[in-house]
Amino acid sequence: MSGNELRGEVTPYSMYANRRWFMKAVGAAGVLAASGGVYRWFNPVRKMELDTVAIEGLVSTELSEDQRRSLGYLVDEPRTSESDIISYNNFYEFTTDKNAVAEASRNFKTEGWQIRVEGLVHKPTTFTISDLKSLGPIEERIYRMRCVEAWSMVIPWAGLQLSHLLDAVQPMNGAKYVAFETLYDPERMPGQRTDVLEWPYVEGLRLDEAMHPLTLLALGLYGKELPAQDGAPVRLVIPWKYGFKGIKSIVKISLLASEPPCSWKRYAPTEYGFLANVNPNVPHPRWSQATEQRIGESGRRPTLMFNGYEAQVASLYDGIDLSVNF
Ligand SMILES: Nc1nc2c(c(=O)[nH]1)N[C@H]1C(S)=C(S)[C@@H](COP(=O)(O)O)O[C@H]1N2
Ligand SMILES: [Mo]
Repeated sequence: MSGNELRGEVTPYSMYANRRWFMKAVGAAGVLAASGGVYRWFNPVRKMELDTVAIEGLVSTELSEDQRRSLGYLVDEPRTSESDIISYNNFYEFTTDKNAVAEASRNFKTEGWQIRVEGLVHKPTTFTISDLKSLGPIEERIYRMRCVEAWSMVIPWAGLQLSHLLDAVQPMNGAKYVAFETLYDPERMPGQRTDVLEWPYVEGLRLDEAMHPLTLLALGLYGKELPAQDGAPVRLVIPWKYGFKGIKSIVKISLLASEPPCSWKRYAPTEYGFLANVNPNVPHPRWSQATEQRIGESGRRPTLMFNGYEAQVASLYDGIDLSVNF
């Protein structure tokens, strides 16, 4: 969803794949010239891996695999490789080039991070990352992730159920929505010196969506601390909604009586709605949402209603016309 893409040219995954293939071919040609290694031609060396430490406090759940599957905590589809998850990103605070976010965010420091939680709550509180880890179990959740641009992944997150944080601050009766805000610091986030979006990035949920057990504050992936490119040190994950709802590097959460502004809705309200539930039957005005490119796979997959979480979340939208409230 760069400026260009919003003007009508979504960069399709095939271009990314071709470019990667091209880069692999160039790299492999060099290796072939140097060593004549045919094995390497088929198994290119360029692989990214997290060098961050194992996430502290990750607990193994008491739930059985069957229970986790039926709750939606575990998906029976191959996990996207760590390398792909951390090298193909949307994070406009750094760059609009999905293949360059990892490099552009490499020196982003998160020491001393705090999240302020305020608004219509009885206990407004400032939390550190270690405070968050004391509010409830840090669990692994293996979720599908579906970007509105029609690419998708399966990601093993580690995180805290958002409901545990909301319970801790005690929402008032009048609280109906939850607003989220990303850090604003153009020194550390060079993309904020451009006007590709209005900064800071903001997002929002209805309170009942925020309280749903699938809604996660992610602190890690693949059992390691969240890398900068995926939203360090803490980002939102709502697996039945398009990826842009999953706001990264959160510094503020506010409980409100009315619907908060959301970055992409503000940018193009006819294209990006507040709910943004994954829905194969409601096309984006400029492309179909019926199928998706799973990163690392060839061919396309059908997109599932509510991204495959219909059993868990459909009742949140009873009586709502999802083609109007997209
Ligand atoms: N602050 C912020 N959060 C953001 C974005 C962003 O540009 N800035 N991009 C969103 C989009 S469009 C997607 S698809 C996901 C991508 O998450 P990933 O890079 O971890 O896969 O992050 C979302 N959260
Ligand atoms: Mo996205």
